[in-house]
Amino acid sequence: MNSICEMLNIKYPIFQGAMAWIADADLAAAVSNAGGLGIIAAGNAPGDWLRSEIQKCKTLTDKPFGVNIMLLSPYADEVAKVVLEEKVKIVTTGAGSPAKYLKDWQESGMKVIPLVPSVALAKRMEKLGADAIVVEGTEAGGHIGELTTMVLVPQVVDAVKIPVIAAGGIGDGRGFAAALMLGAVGIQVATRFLVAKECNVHQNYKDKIIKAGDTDAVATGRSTGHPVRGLKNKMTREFLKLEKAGVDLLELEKKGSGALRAAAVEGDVINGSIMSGQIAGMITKEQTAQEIINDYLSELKTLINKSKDMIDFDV
Ligand code: TUI
Repeated sequence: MNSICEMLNIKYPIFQGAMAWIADADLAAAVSNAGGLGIIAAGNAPGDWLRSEIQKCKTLTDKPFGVNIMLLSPYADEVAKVVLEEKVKIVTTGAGSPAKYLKDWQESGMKVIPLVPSVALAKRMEKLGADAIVVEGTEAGGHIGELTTMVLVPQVVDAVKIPVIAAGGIGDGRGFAAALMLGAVGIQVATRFLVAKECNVHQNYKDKIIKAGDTDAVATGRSTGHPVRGLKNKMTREFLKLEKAGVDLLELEKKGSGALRAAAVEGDVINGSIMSGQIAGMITKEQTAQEIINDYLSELKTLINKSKDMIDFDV
Protein backbone atom coordinates (compact mmCIF):
# COMPACT_ATOMS: atom_id res chain seq x y z
CA MET A 1 0.00 0.00 0.00
CA ASN A 2 1.08 3.59 -0.63
CA SER A 3 3.18 4.71 2.36
CA ILE A 4 1.35 7.98 2.99
CA CYS A 5 -2.13 6.45 2.58
CA GLU A 6 -1.16 3.79 5.11
CA MET A 7 0.38 6.29 7.56
CA LEU A 8 -2.64 8.63 7.49
CA ASN A 9 -5.40 6.11 6.79
CA ILE A 10 -6.59 7.91 3.64
CA LYS A 11 -7.79 6.38 0.35
CA TYR A 12 -5.87 8.53 -2.16
CA PRO A 13 -2.51 10.34 -1.70
CA ILE A 14 -4.01 13.74 -2.55
CA PHE A 15 -3.71 16.51 0.06
CA GLN A 16 -5.80 19.67 -0.21
CA GLY A 17 -3.31 22.49 0.35
CA ALA A 18 -3.96 24.99 3.12
CA MET A 19 -5.30 28.37 2.02
CA ALA A 20 -5.55 31.05 4.71
CA TRP A 21 -9.03 32.66 4.97
CA ILE A 22 -10.31 30.02 2.53
CA ALA A 23 -9.70 26.39 3.55
CA ASP A 24 -12.35 25.89 6.26
CA ALA A 25 -14.28 22.90 7.63
CA ASP A 26 -16.60 22.75 4.58
CA LEU A 27 -13.76 22.36 2.06
CA ALA A 28 -11.65 20.07 4.26
CA ALA A 29 -14.59 17.74 4.96
CA ALA A 30 -15.53 17.63 1.25
CA VAL A 31 -11.99 16.62 0.25
CA SER A 32 -11.72 14.04 3.04
CA ASN A 33 -15.14 12.58 2.14
CA ALA A 34 -13.89 12.28 -1.46
CA GLY A 35 -10.96 10.12 -0.28
CA GLY A 36 -8.21 12.76 -0.13
CA LEU A 37 -6.83 14.58 2.88
CA GLY A 38 -8.77 17.75 3.65
CA ILE A 39 -6.83 20.38 5.56
CA ILE A 40 -8.21 23.32 7.55
CA ALA A 41 -5.93 26.37 7.25
CA ALA A 42 -5.35 28.10 10.59
CA GLY A 43 -3.72 30.93 8.64
CA ASN A 44 -3.72 34.13 10.68
CA ALA A 45 -6.87 33.17 12.61
CA PRO A 46 -7.12 32.96 16.42
CA GLY A 47 -7.55 29.73 18.39
CA ASP A 48 -11.31 29.95 18.92
CA TRP A 49 -11.99 30.17 15.17
CA LEU A 50 -9.83 27.08 14.56
CA ARG A 51 -11.47 25.16 17.40
CA SER A 52 -14.95 25.69 16.02
CA GLU A 53 -13.86 24.72 12.47
CA ILE A 54 -12.27 21.50 13.78
CA GLN A 55 -15.44 20.66 15.72
CA LYS A 56 -17.56 21.40 12.65
CA CYS A 57 -15.33 19.26 10.44
CA LYS A 58 -15.78 16.30 12.81
CA THR A 59 -19.55 16.57 12.29
CA LEU A 60 -19.16 16.70 8.48
CA THR A 61 -16.81 13.74 7.99
CA ASP A 62 -15.75 10.57 9.76
CA LYS A 63 -12.60 10.44 7.59
CA PRO A 64 -9.17 11.74 8.67
CA PHE A 65 -8.51 15.43 8.10
CA GLY A 66 -5.63 17.74 8.98
CA VAL A 67 -4.90 21.27 10.16
CA ASN A 68 -2.20 23.52 8.72
CA ILE A 69 -0.42 25.92 11.02
CA MET A 70 1.11 28.97 9.36
CA LEU A 71 4.11 29.64 11.59
CA LEU A 72 4.33 33.37 10.80
CA SER A 73 0.89 33.83 12.39
CA PRO A 74 0.70 35.91 15.58
CA TYR A 75 -1.59 33.12 16.88
CA ALA A 76 0.81 30.23 16.13
CA ASP A 77 1.34 29.33 19.85
CA GLU A 78 -2.40 29.46 20.48
CA VAL A 79 -3.45 27.31 17.52
CA ALA A 80 -0.60 24.85 18.26
CA LYS A 81 -2.37 24.19 21.59
CA VAL A 82 -5.83 23.94 20.03
CA VAL A 83 -4.78 21.09 17.70
CA LEU A 84 -3.57 19.16 20.78
CA GLU A 85 -6.74 19.81 22.79
CA GLU A 86 -8.97 18.86 19.85
CA LYS A 87 -6.89 15.71 19.20
CA VAL A 88 -6.30 16.52 15.54
CA LYS A 89 -4.50 13.53 13.99
CA ILE A 90 -2.52 15.27 11.24
CA VAL A 91 -0.79 18.66 11.27
CA THR A 92 1.04 20.29 8.39
CA THR A 93 3.07 23.49 8.86
CA GLY A 94 4.10 26.28 6.53
CA ALA A 95 6.30 29.37 6.41
CA GLY A 96 8.78 28.27 9.08
CA SER A 97 10.16 25.48 11.27
CA PRO A 98 7.75 23.67 13.64
CA ALA A 99 10.68 22.61 15.90
CA LYS A 100 9.28 24.08 19.10
CA TYR A 101 5.94 22.25 18.82
CA LEU A 102 7.02 18.96 17.28
CA LYS A 103 7.72 16.95 20.46
CA ASP A 104 4.41 17.82 22.16
CA TRP A 105 2.46 17.07 19.01
CA GLN A 106 4.08 13.72 18.32
CA GLU A 107 3.85 12.60 21.96
CA SER A 108 0.10 12.90 21.60
CA GLY A 109 0.19 10.60 18.54
CA MET A 110 -0.17 13.30 15.91
CA LYS A 111 1.51 12.93 12.49
CA VAL A 112 3.52 16.07 11.68
CA ILE A 113 4.19 17.02 8.06
CA PRO A 114 6.12 20.28 7.45
CA LEU A 115 6.13 22.09 4.11
CA VAL A 116 9.60 22.92 2.82
CA PRO A 117 10.98 24.65 -0.27
CA SER A 118 14.56 23.25 -0.22
CA VAL A 119 16.76 20.18 0.34
CA ALA A 120 18.47 21.73 3.40
CA LEU A 121 15.14 22.33 5.17
CA ALA A 122 13.88 18.87 4.18
CA LYS A 123 16.93 17.28 5.81
CA ARG A 124 16.48 19.43 8.92
CA MET A 125 12.84 18.37 9.22
CA GLU A 126 13.76 14.69 8.86
CA LYS A 127 16.40 15.08 11.59
CA LEU A 128 13.82 16.72 13.87
CA GLY A 129 11.62 13.64 13.41
CA ALA A 130 8.98 14.83 10.92
CA ASP A 131 6.75 11.94 9.75
CA ALA A 132 6.71 13.06 6.11
CA ILE A 133 7.29 16.30 4.18
CA VAL A 134 5.49 18.29 1.55
CA VAL A 135 8.01 19.84 -0.84
CA GLU A 136 6.65 22.88 -2.55
CA GLY A 137 7.94 24.28 -5.81
CA THR A 138 7.82 27.97 -6.70
CA GLU A 139 4.91 27.28 -9.09
CA ALA A 140 2.69 27.24 -6.00
CA GLY A 141 0.52 30.12 -4.83
CA GLY A 142 1.01 32.18 -1.70
CA HIS A 143 4.32 32.28 0.17
CA ILE A 144 6.90 30.52 -2.03
CA GLY A 145 10.51 29.42 -2.36
CA GLU A 146 12.87 29.64 -5.35
CA LEU A 147 13.08 26.15 -6.87
CA THR A 148 10.63 24.52 -9.25
CA THR A 149 8.82 21.31 -8.37
CA MET A 150 10.59 19.56 -11.25
CA VAL A 151 14.07 20.11 -9.79
CA LEU A 152 13.17 20.16 -6.08
CA VAL A 153 11.28 16.87 -5.74
CA PRO A 154 13.97 14.48 -7.05
CA GLN A 155 16.70 16.21 -5.04
CA VAL A 156 14.67 15.98 -1.82
CA VAL A 157 13.70 12.36 -2.57
CA ASP A 158 17.41 11.52 -2.84
CA ALA A 159 18.25 13.39 0.38
CA VAL A 160 15.66 11.96 2.84
CA LYS A 161 14.08 8.61 3.74
CA ILE A 162 10.68 9.89 4.93
CA PRO A 163 7.79 10.03 2.43
CA VAL A 164 7.75 13.07 0.13
CA ILE A 165 4.56 14.71 -1.11
CA ALA A 166 4.98 17.05 -4.11
CA ALA A 167 3.27 20.45 -4.27
CA GLY A 168 3.30 23.39 -6.66
CA GLY A 169 2.20 23.33 -10.27
CA ILE A 170 0.25 20.05 -10.13
CA GLY A 171 -2.89 21.05 -12.01
CA ASP A 172 -4.18 17.70 -13.30
CA GLY A 173 -3.44 13.97 -13.63
CA ARG A 174 -0.44 14.69 -15.87
CA GLY A 175 1.21 16.56 -13.00
CA PHE A 176 0.20 13.78 -10.61
CA ALA A 177 1.89 11.17 -12.85
CA ALA A 178 4.99 13.36 -13.17
CA ALA A 179 5.21 13.80 -9.38
CA LEU A 180 5.12 10.02 -8.88
CA MET A 181 7.81 9.61 -11.55
CA LEU A 182 9.98 12.14 -9.69
CA GLY A 183 9.78 9.94 -6.58
CA ALA A 184 6.97 11.55 -4.59
CA VAL A 185 4.39 9.24 -2.98
CA GLY A 186 1.58 11.77 -3.27
CA ILE A 187 0.59 15.29 -4.21
CA GLN A 188 -0.77 18.41 -2.58
CA VAL A 189 -3.20 20.53 -4.58
CA ALA A 190 -4.53 23.93 -3.55
CA THR A 191 -5.29 26.23 -6.49
CA ARG A 192 -7.55 23.68 -8.19
CA PHE A 193 -9.64 23.34 -4.99
CA LEU A 194 -10.24 27.12 -4.98
CA VAL A 195 -12.98 26.47 -7.55
CA ALA A 196 -14.48 23.51 -5.70
CA LYS A 197 -18.23 23.95 -5.21
CA GLU A 198 -17.66 23.36 -1.48
CA CYS A 199 -15.01 26.11 -1.31
CA ASN A 200 -16.38 29.22 0.42
CA VAL A 201 -13.97 31.70 -1.18
CA HIS A 202 -15.73 34.74 -2.70
CA GLN A 203 -17.23 34.15 -6.18
CA ASN A 204 -15.16 37.05 -7.60
CA TYR A 205 -12.00 35.13 -6.60
CA LYS A 206 -13.25 31.94 -8.29
CA ASP A 207 -14.12 33.89 -11.45
CA LYS A 208 -10.59 35.39 -11.58
CA ILE A 209 -9.05 31.91 -11.30
CA ILE A 210 -11.30 30.54 -14.04
CA LYS A 211 -10.45 33.46 -16.36
CA ALA A 212 -6.68 33.43 -15.66
CA GLY A 213 -4.19 32.55 -18.40
CA ASP A 214 -0.76 30.96 -18.21
CA THR A 215 1.19 34.13 -17.32
CA ASP A 216 -1.29 35.71 -14.89
CA ALA A 217 0.16 34.37 -11.60
CA VAL A 218 3.09 36.59 -10.63
CA ALA A 219 5.43 36.72 -7.63
CA THR A 220 5.63 39.94 -5.62
CA GLY A 221 7.94 40.66 -2.69
CA ARG A 222 11.05 38.80 -3.88
CA SER A 223 13.07 41.79 -2.59
CA THR A 224 11.42 41.69 0.87
CA GLY A 225 12.46 38.06 1.39
CA HIS A 226 8.81 36.93 1.54
CA PRO A 227 7.80 36.33 -2.05
CA VAL A 228 4.09 35.68 -2.58
CA ARG A 229 2.47 34.44 -5.80
CA GLY A 230 -0.94 35.71 -6.85
CA LEU A 231 -2.93 36.80 -9.87
CA LYS A 232 -1.96 40.08 -11.53
CA ASN A 233 -4.20 43.00 -10.56
CA LYS A 234 -3.98 46.65 -9.47
CA MET A 235 -2.48 45.57 -6.13
CA THR A 236 0.35 43.48 -7.64
CA ARG A 237 1.14 46.15 -10.24
CA GLU A 238 1.44 48.84 -7.51
CA PHE A 239 3.40 46.52 -5.23
CA LEU A 240 5.91 45.68 -7.99
CA LYS A 241 6.27 49.36 -8.88
CA LEU A 242 7.04 50.32 -5.25
CA GLU A 243 9.38 47.36 -4.93
CA LYS A 244 11.27 48.43 -8.05
CA ALA A 245 11.54 52.00 -6.71
CA GLY A 246 13.19 50.63 -3.55
CA VAL A 247 10.45 51.75 -1.14
CA ASP A 248 10.94 50.90 2.57
CA LEU A 249 10.45 47.14 2.97
CA LEU A 250 8.34 47.43 6.12
CA GLU A 251 5.90 49.73 4.31
CA LEU A 252 5.64 47.14 1.56
CA GLU A 253 4.90 44.27 3.95
CA LYS A 254 2.14 46.33 5.57
CA LYS A 255 0.56 46.79 2.16
CA GLY A 256 0.46 43.01 1.78
CA SER A 257 -1.22 42.15 5.09
CA GLY A 258 -5.00 42.15 5.07
CA ALA A 259 -5.02 42.01 1.29
CA LEU A 260 -5.72 38.28 1.12
CA ARG A 261 -8.75 38.65 3.39
CA ALA A 262 -10.02 41.51 1.20
CA ALA A 263 -9.96 39.31 -1.92
CA ALA A 264 -11.00 35.97 -0.39
CA VAL A 265 -13.74 37.16 2.00
CA GLU A 266 -14.91 40.50 0.62
CA GLY A 267 -14.31 39.76 -3.06
CA ASP A 268 -12.12 42.82 -3.63
CA VAL A 269 -10.14 41.41 -6.55
CA ILE A 270 -8.83 44.85 -7.53
CA ASN A 271 -6.98 45.91 -4.37
CA GLY A 272 -6.87 42.50 -2.67
CA SER A 273 -4.35 39.67 -2.95
CA ILE A 274 -5.62 36.85 -5.20
CA MET A 275 -3.08 34.23 -4.12
CA SER A 276 -2.86 31.53 -6.79
CA GLY A 277 -0.45 29.02 -8.25
CA GLN A 278 0.80 29.03 -11.84
CA ILE A 279 -1.71 26.34 -12.85
CA ALA A 280 -4.61 28.84 -12.68
CA GLY A 281 -4.51 28.91 -16.50
CA MET A 282 -5.47 25.19 -16.53
CA ILE A 283 -8.67 25.77 -14.55
CA THR A 284 -11.81 26.22 -16.62
CA LYS A 285 -14.80 25.48 -14.38
CA GLU A 286 -16.23 24.94 -10.91
CA GLN A 287 -16.47 21.30 -9.85
CA THR A 288 -17.18 19.39 -6.66
CA ALA A 289 -14.19 18.21 -4.62
CA GLN A 290 -15.13 14.64 -5.60
CA GLU A 291 -15.10 15.53 -9.32
CA ILE A 292 -11.71 17.22 -8.98
CA ILE A 293 -10.21 14.18 -7.24
CA ASN A 294 -11.82 11.81 -9.75
CA ASP A 295 -10.28 13.83 -12.62
CA TYR A 296 -6.77 13.56 -11.13
CA LEU A 297 -7.20 9.81 -10.58
CA SER A 298 -8.66 8.94 -13.97
CA GLU A 299 -6.08 11.03 -15.87
CA LEU A 300 -3.30 9.41 -13.82
CA LYS A 301 -4.61 5.92 -14.57
CA THR A 302 -4.95 6.58 -18.30
CA LEU A 303 -1.40 7.92 -18.47
CA ILE A 304 0.16 5.10 -16.50
CA ASN A 305 -1.64 2.55 -18.68
CA LYS A 306 -0.25 4.05 -21.88
CA SER A 307 3.14 4.98 -20.45
CA LYS A 308 4.95 2.06 -22.15
CA ASP A 309 3.81 3.29 -25.56
CA MET A 310 5.24 6.74 -24.81
CA ILE A 311 8.74 5.37 -25.30
CA ASP A 312 8.57 4.84 -29.04
CA PHE A 313 12.33 5.07 -29.45
CA ASP A 314 15.19 2.73 -28.50
CA VAL A 315 16.46 2.99 -24.92
O1 TUI B 1 3.40 28.58 3.74
C1 TUI B 1 3.29 28.46 2.56
N1 TUI B 1 2.50 29.26 1.82
C2 TUI B 1 1.71 30.29 2.30
S1 TUI B 1 1.58 30.80 3.88
C3 TUI B 1 0.51 31.99 3.44
S2 TUI B 1 -0.22 33.09 4.57
C4 TUI B 1 0.85 34.39 4.67
N2 TUI B 1 0.45 35.38 5.41
C5 TUI B 1 1.21 36.46 5.57
C6 TUI B 1 2.46 36.54 5.01
C7 TUI B 1 2.88 35.53 4.22
C8 TUI B 1 2.08 34.42 4.04
C9 TUI B 1 0.29 31.95 2.12
N3 TUI B 1 0.97 31.00 1.50
N4 TUI B 1 3.95 27.48 1.89
C10 TUI B 1 4.81 26.59 2.54
C11 TUI B 1 6.16 27.15 2.63
N5 TUI B 1 6.92 27.03 3.67
N6 TUI B 1 6.80 27.85 1.69
C12 TUI B 1 8.03 28.19 2.22
C13 TUI B 1 8.07 27.64 3.48
C14 TUI B 1 9.10 27.66 4.46
C15 TUI B 1 9.93 28.74 4.60
C16 TUI B 1 10.90 28.74 5.59
C17 TUI B 1 9.26 26.55 5.29
C18 TUI B 1 10.23 26.56 6.26
C19 TUI B 1 11.04 27.64 6.40
O2 TUI B 1 11.95 27.58 7.38
C20 TUI B 1 12.67 28.72 7.74
C21 TUI B 1 13.38 28.39 9.00
O3 TUI B 1 14.48 27.91 8.89
O4 TUI B 1 12.78 28.60 10.05
